[in-house]
Amino acid sequence: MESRGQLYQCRLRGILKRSEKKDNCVVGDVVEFSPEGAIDSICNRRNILERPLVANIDYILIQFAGKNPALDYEKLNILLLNSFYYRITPIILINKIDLLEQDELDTIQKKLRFLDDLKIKVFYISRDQNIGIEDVKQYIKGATSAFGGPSGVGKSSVVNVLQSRIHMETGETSRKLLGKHTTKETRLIPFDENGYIIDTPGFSSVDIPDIPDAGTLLSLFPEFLKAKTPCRFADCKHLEEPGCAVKKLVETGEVSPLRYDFYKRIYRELSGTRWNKYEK
Ligand SMILES: Nc1nc2c(ncn2[C@@H]2O[C@H](COP(=O)(O)OP(=O)(O)OP(=O)(O)O)[C@@H](O)[C@H]2O)c(=O)[nH]1
Ligand SMILES: [Mg+2]
Ligand SMILES: [Zn+2]
Repeated sequence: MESRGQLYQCRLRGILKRSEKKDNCVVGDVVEFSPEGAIDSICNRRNILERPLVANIDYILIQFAGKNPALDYEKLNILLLNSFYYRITPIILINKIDLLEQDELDTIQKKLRFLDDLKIKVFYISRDQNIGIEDVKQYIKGATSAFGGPSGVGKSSVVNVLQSRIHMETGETSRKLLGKHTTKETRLIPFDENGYIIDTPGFSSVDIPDIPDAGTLLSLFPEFLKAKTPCRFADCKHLEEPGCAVKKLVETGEVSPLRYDFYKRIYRELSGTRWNKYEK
């Protein structure tokens, strides 16, 4: 725990520990603690995110690599969906652009152009060649930002060049040792005078958030609202219905086919599983 620039080792008081929930106390929490280092209570949270499990953040830095590992657009979209659902501003970082040929970078930028439409900031960076790092630093200074993304994309490596106080172990530092190092704990790091960055373990799978119904899902695709004329059916789900204005936007290129296909997949998945129990 930190108070006025001082760090304190704390433990949860029994009463908090007893309730078995995993979000009892999470990284980013503001707490009250006693001089002997017992956490008495957790203050109300401004927000909480499940993946990564962190609270009270301003930005979620969704990081991928342009290559090695290859950019997983599906995962990127699920992480975006999560950030919209939890109302946390996402920033996209595409790292390792030093490994890309110009045409490979062009392809990625083209596929991610929909982010501009959604007013989501995206940085194409390279930790190895120090490209874009300073821009990221300027953008997130004074804020609390949590990294999130698959393993091996260079989150800890970027954390290490954004600040100099704490050195996180990375896949690189342990290359000589047996096995590969991977971050196992979520860690809050003071970033500048009043900002923090949070390094998190990479994840291999990401769950779709608990979206309760089709209306809520649609609200997470703000670009579908661009249509000037409405769909023929007021309750159009933009799937197979005739006279669908959203499908027209996809045809004219105003809505990214990548996003539309993603929407359809999520719709089918949720309506075939979770929504069934409510809508029958
Ligand atoms: N070519 C290249 N390699 C990079 C870059 N940034 C990081 N790496 C390498 O990518 C590997 C993984 O880096 P990490 O920082 O450990 O990745 P991570 O996202 O923190 O991984 P987890 O902790 O498992 O989630 C290391 O070998 C880094 O040296 C970059 O900009 N370019
Ligand atoms: Mg790491
Ligand atoms: Zn429609």
